[in-house]
Amino acid sequence: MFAMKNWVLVFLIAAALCSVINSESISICEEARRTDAECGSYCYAVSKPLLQMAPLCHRKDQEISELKDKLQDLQRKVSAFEAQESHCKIFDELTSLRSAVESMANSRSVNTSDASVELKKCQDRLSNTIGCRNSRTLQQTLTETRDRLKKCLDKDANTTKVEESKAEAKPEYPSNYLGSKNPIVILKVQVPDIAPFRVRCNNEIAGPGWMVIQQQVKGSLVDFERNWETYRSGFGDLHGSHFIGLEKLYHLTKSQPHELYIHMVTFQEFVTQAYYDNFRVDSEAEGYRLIDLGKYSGGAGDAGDALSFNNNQKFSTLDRDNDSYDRVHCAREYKSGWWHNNCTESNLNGIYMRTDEASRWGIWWRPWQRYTPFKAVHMLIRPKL
Ligand SMILES: [Ca+2]
Repeated sequence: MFAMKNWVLVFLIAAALCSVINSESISICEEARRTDAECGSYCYAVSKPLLQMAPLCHRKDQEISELKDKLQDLQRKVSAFEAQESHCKIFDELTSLRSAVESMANSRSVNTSDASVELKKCQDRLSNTIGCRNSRTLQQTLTETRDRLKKCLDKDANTTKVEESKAEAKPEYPSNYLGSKNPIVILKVQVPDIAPFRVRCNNEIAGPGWMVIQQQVKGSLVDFERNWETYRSGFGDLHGSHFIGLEKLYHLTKSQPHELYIHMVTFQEFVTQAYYDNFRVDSEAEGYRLIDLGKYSGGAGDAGDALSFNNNQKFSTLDRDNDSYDRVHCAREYKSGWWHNNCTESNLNGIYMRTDEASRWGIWWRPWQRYTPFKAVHMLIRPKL
């Protein structure tokens, strides 16, 4: 605008000069104004370029105005970009927060108190960011992060409850495994006058709540030809063949009445069972005598009562002859620790045979299949209801 004003001012001065200098020639010019050549005056020659420059100045002003508008537009865009960049930074922070929350929620190694402290920090940081922007997407992200924090806190609280529950749940017998729906459960149990110990529970063979006191199964070769001390303590693998131990049997069956279920399978896949409605073993001082076997029943696939023959007998091992057969050491004769009488009608702690060839050293139940060795045997006990 300033440039234009200057040009107009020059033009006016020149026009005034023209008016003064050529006042005498006006009449001549008027007669000859049809063309510039006819006018031929000095004044017109000077003012003509000025007149030509005026429209040019006007266009420049328009261009400058347009440029100013563009500049303002660009400034608005820059401001918007800066605001967007600020959003991005907050987004990045939120993303980092979400990752931290998820990591904390999924990590089992996080200490509960530490997690609470970290979550409090996350909440403080979120509080500082809330309200800074009103972007819809940002608000959504904030909401999601809050939800994750809440879940994290809830999970943390639940974990604490579970841990407390576990801490309070002392091993006991038998209420802590009777309700289990899993076929096989390994649990630590507590019975009076003996340290807690782990047992295998089988809820599959004869229903829920049965504890495995002995089993021999294919693929788990465990030597059952053992001495007194080993039978006293127990041996083998809870996940395979094993014997629970006579001392545990004594305390278990002393603590409350038990029933006994014996499950047997031949190599031809014949299955049978023997059930006794009572089962109790005496103390070591009494040679872990089998003092109460109760009433026998076999149900479907009746195996026949073989164990009653061993009732009221002490336990015998390779190194301890407690049987009722003076001339024979039955545990050595049948290669098994057992409640031998003048030997036995069953030999469930015998040697695991790889074939079904009859052998009195093997695992057998004489009333059923005589000395045919078994592919699998399980002895289970359960508190009487
Ligand atoms: Ca003997």
